[in-house]
Amino acid sequence: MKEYFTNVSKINYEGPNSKNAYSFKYYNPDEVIGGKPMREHLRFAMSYWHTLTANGTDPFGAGTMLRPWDNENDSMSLAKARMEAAFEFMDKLQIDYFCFHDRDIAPEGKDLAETNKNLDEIVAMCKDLMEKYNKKLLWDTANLFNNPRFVHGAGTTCNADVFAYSAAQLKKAIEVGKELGAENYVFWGGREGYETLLNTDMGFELDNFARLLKMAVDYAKEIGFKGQFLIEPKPKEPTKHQYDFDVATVLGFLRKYKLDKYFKINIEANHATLAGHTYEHEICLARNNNALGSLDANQGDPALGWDTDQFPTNIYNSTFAMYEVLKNGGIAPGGLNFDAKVRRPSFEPEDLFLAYIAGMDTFAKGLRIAYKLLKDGPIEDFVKERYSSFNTGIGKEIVEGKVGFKELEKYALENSNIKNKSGRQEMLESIVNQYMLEDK
Ligand code: XLS
Ligand code: CA
Ligand code: CA
Repeated sequence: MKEYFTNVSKINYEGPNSKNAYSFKYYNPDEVIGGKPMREHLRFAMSYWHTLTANGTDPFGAGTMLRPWDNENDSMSLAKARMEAAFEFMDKLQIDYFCFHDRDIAPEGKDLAETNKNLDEIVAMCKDLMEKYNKKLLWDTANLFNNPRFVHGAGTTCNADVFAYSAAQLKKAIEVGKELGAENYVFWGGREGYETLLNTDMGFELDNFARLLKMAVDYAKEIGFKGQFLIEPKPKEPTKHQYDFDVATVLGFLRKYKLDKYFKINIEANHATLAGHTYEHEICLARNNNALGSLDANQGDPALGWDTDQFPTNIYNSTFAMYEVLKNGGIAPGGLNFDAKVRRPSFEPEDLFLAYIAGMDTFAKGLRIAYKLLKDGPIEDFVKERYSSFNTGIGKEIVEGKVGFKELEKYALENSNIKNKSGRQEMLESIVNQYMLEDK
């Protein structure tokens, strides 16, 4: 098979002192941490769209990316070249999983039938390559946002023909997931939102969205698709009000429509921060609701208010995210998908490798720090102690449901000289720094 990335060979672990940019400093895939190899803790995935199809266009200018498949001019040859290159890329970077939208891997045809035929051809090729390279599909998804037909939404459109088309596309994408053994299936409602209530029946749109998801659940059951369904929240972009705003909103929606037992959540860092949260807040909330499904690893820029999808390089963020993942007992069957793109001026093919190395090392280092922090327990011990007033006496009675307002009023009248203890935030932050900087 043709080699695409001729300037880069396999990326190996060389340790933190290596000066070789094309090596891992912290990610050592088979090193065991807490009884599990790093590759199983992290379950890294390549995002097909940002890696193979993104060309660097922005609202002010054309694409800048130089790619080894640029000379393919018919759309199916291009799709095939990209698919071959994708496996070479994952192989060289030791990435075990990948994720795609249906339209990333195969071009649309003149109608839905031809589009499905294109998809089938590429899926067959993908299946062979997965076997050859021993790579797995973390999740697939349907792109129900790019084509102009989705201008008013897909599941939340005002046009029943578009709803039907969306259902047909979704049906096919779930079948593709089954064919390739996808471990999850993601719903990201790119156009599921609205701009103004002046033309929108919000209640009806949400009822319809739930109808579409219910059909997906029924169909997955019918064909025996076993992957975990995931919803990916995002607060804004492309619409002003995205219905799946954040984890809390999605949980409320799923419970209202009795869909909660069929869906978990795919949390993206940049979407969490756009919603005014931290990544770890969203992960913790999902974890506490038994809804943590998978993670999209990236970062935004605090100075920019949009979805910049940058490669994650902030070790505080990756440490706090991995701390939550460890407390969850792991992320499987989810994983860590780099929903991240190289900056427009990083246009050479080598930049793709350098960006993934940066992201993978950032999470590998985060895992190492989080593991030690959790194992030694300074933060856990502090938090436990902080709530210890609920372990005995009146606190215990509150937790055990033995007292109500009248008993608590009696207690409060007799104990009104209240003493609080410090939350010690600065001390705890400095403990985290100690673990981070001294590599304890
Ligand atoms: C876009 C989303 C998208 C989903 C998959 O902002 O992050 O890429 O992850 O459709
Ligand atoms: Ca995402
Ligand atoms: Ca994003």
